[in-house]
Amino acid sequence: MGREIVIGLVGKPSSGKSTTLNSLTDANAKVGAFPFTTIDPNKATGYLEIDCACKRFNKQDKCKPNYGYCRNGKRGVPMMLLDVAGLVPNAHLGRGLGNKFLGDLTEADCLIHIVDASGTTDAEGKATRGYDPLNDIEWLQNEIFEWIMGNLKERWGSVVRKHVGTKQTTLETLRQQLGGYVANTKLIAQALDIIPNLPPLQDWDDEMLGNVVRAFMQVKFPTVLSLNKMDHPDSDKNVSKIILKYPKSKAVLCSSITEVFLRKLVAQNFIKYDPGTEFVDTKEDLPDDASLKPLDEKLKNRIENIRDLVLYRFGSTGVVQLLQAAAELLQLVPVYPVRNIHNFTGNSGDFVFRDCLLVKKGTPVISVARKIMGDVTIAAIEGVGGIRIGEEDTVDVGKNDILSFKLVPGSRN
Ligand SMILES: Nc1nc2c(ncn2[C@@H]2O[C@H](COP(=O)(O)OP(=O)(O)OP(=O)(O)O)[C@@H](O)[C@H]2O)c(=O)[nH]1
Ligand SMILES: [Mg+2]
Repeated sequence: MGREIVIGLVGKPSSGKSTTLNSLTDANAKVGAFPFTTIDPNKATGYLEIDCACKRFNKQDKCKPNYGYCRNGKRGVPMMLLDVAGLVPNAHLGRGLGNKFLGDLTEADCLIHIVDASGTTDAEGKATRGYDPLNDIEWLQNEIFEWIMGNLKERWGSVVRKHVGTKQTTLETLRQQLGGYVANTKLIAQALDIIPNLPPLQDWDDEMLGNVVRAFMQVKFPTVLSLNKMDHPDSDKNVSKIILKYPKSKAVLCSSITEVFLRKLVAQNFIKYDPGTEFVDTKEDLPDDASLKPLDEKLKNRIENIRDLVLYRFGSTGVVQLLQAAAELLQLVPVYPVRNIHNFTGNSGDFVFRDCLLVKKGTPVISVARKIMGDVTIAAIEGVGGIRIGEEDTVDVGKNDILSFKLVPGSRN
């Protein structure tokens, strides 16, 4: 059903990418306190938490998604997460795992830059104290820039000659040059729209080419900053600096190691914990809960610490909010295709809202149909209440987000 949304976790070695991946999924990526623990990209499914449509219609007890989960109206919609190998300064020149890392990135729709906010690892991921993580933010963006710019400049002379010779449009030429980064014409057009008064391609100097690359990065690699290791006492001052310097960036305070630990305790029946919240309950809090095991002094103290240092201070470990921030940046809207628009059931049984896909806000409903069913002939599209919806009407949060597609009989191939 269409292409999944892919989120790339990036950052220097030892910033906590694998720990974050583990905290968001059931994956067991190798975690280590030394650089380059991860070499091949680890893929895993994470779940974006949203308010499910079943809640709107008070049908929580009948909601059973085909993929992901729905717990009392809180739905987890699958997203593909990609943990890419640690990147070091000058990777674009082939340092570290250089170009391999950069190549792995192209699959992503959005990046989460895991920043070690504690300053306890240097530019290359080695243990230190007092390192300024502001450097990492600049340097990572710069690395991606140099990589794309370098690839373009290498052949720019012949690109321009061909462009002039074949009288192609700028968009066509760039589509040929940037398509390899998994970018379609629409995305490249969006990037070009960012630059006012764009001169003809054959007149671009290095500065203009740089502007085009930066605009391309904005649309191809929108980035959420994960300010990780917030449990560390040195993190606070660094976070203030980062937020002051990048007020427009989407930043989420995180402690992924805390989330991993809490999930482990849940699996061992030591606590009840609702990911994404500050609420942790132990046997002491819920003495009547027979499923909970009592804690020893050591564990009790650790949980108290986690409450004080992370949960009560920041409201949560932050990891659930990371995917929500990525979805906001991509302007994703959950859309529910249903067979029966009156009771929201699917092909069989009486469970509701079996499917949910994430599409960009403003997508015409006909494109949603194509994503799901391919090239079929649609007779009609219905929304809640059986109301007819025009093919070009667009989806938004809570608007045209529950759809039933009526096909012309025999049109499905
Ligand atoms: N204090 C603290 N330490 C963390 C946190 N997240 C990760 N770490 C530690 O940081 C170290 C590196 O974590 P990894 O998840 O392996 O880092 P990585 O970014 O995947 O590293 P590479 O695979 O080498 O690129 C490990 O010792 C983790 O336990 C956190 O939230 N707080
Ligand atoms: Mg790793």
